[in-house]
Amino acid sequence: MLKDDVIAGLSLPQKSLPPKYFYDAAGSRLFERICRLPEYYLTRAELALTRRHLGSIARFAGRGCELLEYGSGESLKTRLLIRALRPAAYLPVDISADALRAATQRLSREFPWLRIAPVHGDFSRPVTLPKSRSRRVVYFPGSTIGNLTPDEAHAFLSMTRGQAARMLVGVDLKKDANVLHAAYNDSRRVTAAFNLNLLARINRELGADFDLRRFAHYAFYNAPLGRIEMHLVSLARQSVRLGLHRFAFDAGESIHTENSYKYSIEEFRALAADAGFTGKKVWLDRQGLFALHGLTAKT
Ligand code: SAH
Ligand code: AVI
Repeated sequence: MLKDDVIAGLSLPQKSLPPKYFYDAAGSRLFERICRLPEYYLTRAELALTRRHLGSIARFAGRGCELLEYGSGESLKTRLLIRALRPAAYLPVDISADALRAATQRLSREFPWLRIAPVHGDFSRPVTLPKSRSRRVVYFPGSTIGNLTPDEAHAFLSMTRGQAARMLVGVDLKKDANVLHAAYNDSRRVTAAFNLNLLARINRELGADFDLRRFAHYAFYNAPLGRIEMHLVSLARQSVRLGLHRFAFDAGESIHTENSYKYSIEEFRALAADAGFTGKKVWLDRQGLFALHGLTAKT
């Protein structure tokens, strides 16, 4: 629940908010703009690698499977897979009802033969899925797995292991910190607007009184932990009201809003192995920016 999670997160010594709450209708639209920014190489690199290796990715997944996608958003890369795989069904799972509705409408126009069963749900808890009619393959692109802590990623992979014997997971690779920094500090400030929209959402939905002019977007690469951290930094000493609660901020104090972990191929394979998968297959874009892992459940 948004309200409980916001109160709990703002009561911690390091204030924090779960990144899954970025994605209301406005947040999903902002994320779609991020994907098209020149600095945000992730989407372009994953699209390029999917086009480049489509035949081999499709052979790994197997034609005619049910494609179960977590965090499907606008289902951009999925369209390539759907064309190549001719899946028996497509099950997009997303917390953003708006993104899910728009993607389902677009896909049903583009692929009138495809059975689409959208699931509005939160993948940080067990999701109730429709009964499977044939073999399922899980697709988790976009490096959304990087927004989970390694423990959460382990729990997620353990859950999906019970749902499908094969998984395709998109993972952003470790690289030059300057390239990472630019991707999360774009010159058009769309990422800043995406980050600040979290406070706007809390104002809209919970009637809080965050003054957005008094918080600033801050993102940096934390090299020892191998992750981009996004924060919202209070520009002044201030307090914010949410119902009967008041939260005090010192000048310079931050709310930690997101982690985006970057994994080398070996690091991600080790994480997957701990959760019961072998990662024999991996596909890269020409520039080696992004990886798509083909995981198989250990028997
Ligand atoms: N797969 C798309 C979108 C990635 S953005 C791509 O590769 O471009 C992350 C997506 O995951 C968003 O659509 C967001 O709404 C969804 N999401 C984030 N946390 C979620 C959660 N806990 N449960 C379900 N969906 C979630
Ligand atoms: C969805 N996720 C993989 C994005 C990322 O890169 O971590 C979310 C995002 N945050 C800032 N820009 C994009």
